[in-house]
Amino acid sequence: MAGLFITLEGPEGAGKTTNRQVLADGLAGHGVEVVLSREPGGTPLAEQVRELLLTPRDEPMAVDAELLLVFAGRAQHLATVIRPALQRGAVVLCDRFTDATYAYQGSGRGLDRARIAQLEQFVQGELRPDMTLLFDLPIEIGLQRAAARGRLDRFEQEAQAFFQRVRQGYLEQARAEPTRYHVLDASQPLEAVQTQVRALLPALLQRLQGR
Ligand code: Z5A
Repeated sequence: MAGLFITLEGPEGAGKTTNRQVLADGLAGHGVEVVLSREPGGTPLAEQVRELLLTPRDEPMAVDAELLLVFAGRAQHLATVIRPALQRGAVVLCDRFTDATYAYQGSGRGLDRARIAQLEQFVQGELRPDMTLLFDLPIEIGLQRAAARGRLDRFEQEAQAFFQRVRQGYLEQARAEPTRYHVLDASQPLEAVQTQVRALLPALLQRLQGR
C-alpha cells in the first residue's frame, strides 16, 4: 500500500498518546497526511466495542469473548479507517494494535499465541505494521502515571503480575522482530523521550518517499 502504518505500543501510562502527537506534528510539518487512531476503537462502532472491553462490570468477561471483541473492533477499524488511509498514501499512527493482543491476551491472560495468529490472519490478511514503537518502562512508573488520571478501567484493575507479563511479552516480541520494532526508554523525562521519537522522523520520511 502507498502509505505507512505505524503503531505505538507499551504498558499502561508509557506515554504512547503524548508522543504520538510529536510524531504527527513532525510528519505534518513535511506536508504528510497523518491519520491518528487508536485501538480498541478508532470508529464510532469500534469505540462502542472499546466501552465493552474497558468498563468494569460484575459479570467476568470470558477470555475468548475478550479476544473476539478485540478483533471485531479491529475488523471495523481496518475496513473503514486504516486500509482507506493507507491506500490514499497517508501515515496512520495507531495507539496500540495487534501486538497489544499478543501482549495482553497472549502474555497477560495466557491465551495460545497460535489462536491469536489465526484471528490476525483472518482479520488482517497480510497487513502488518511497517514500524512499531515500543515505549518501555518499569510497570510501577506507568501505573503511577495511569492512576494519577483517576478511575481505573477493567484492565488497569489487574494485579501487578499481569502487567509484568505484558511488559515481558512486549520485550520478547521486540527481540523477535528487531527490524520492525524500535524500543524507546519511556521512563525518562518527557522531553528526553520526545527527543528519541523525533530522531525517527528522517527514516520515516525516507521510507515514505520510497513508496
Ligand atoms: N488492549 C488489549 O487488551 N488488547 C488489545 O488488542 C488492545 C488493547 C489493542 C486500553 O488501551 C486497554 O486496552 C489497554 C490494553 C487493552 N490496557 N490498559 N489499561 P489504552 O491504550 O487506551 O490504555 P492505556 O495504555 O492505559 O493508555 P494510557 O494510560 O493513556 O497510556 P499512554 O497513552 O501510553 O500514556 P499517555 O496518555 O501519553 O500518558 C499518561 C500520563 O503520563 C499523562 O499524564 C502524560 O502526561 C504522562 N507522561 C507521559 N510520558 C511521560 C514522561 N516521559 N514522564 C512523565 N510523565 C509522562
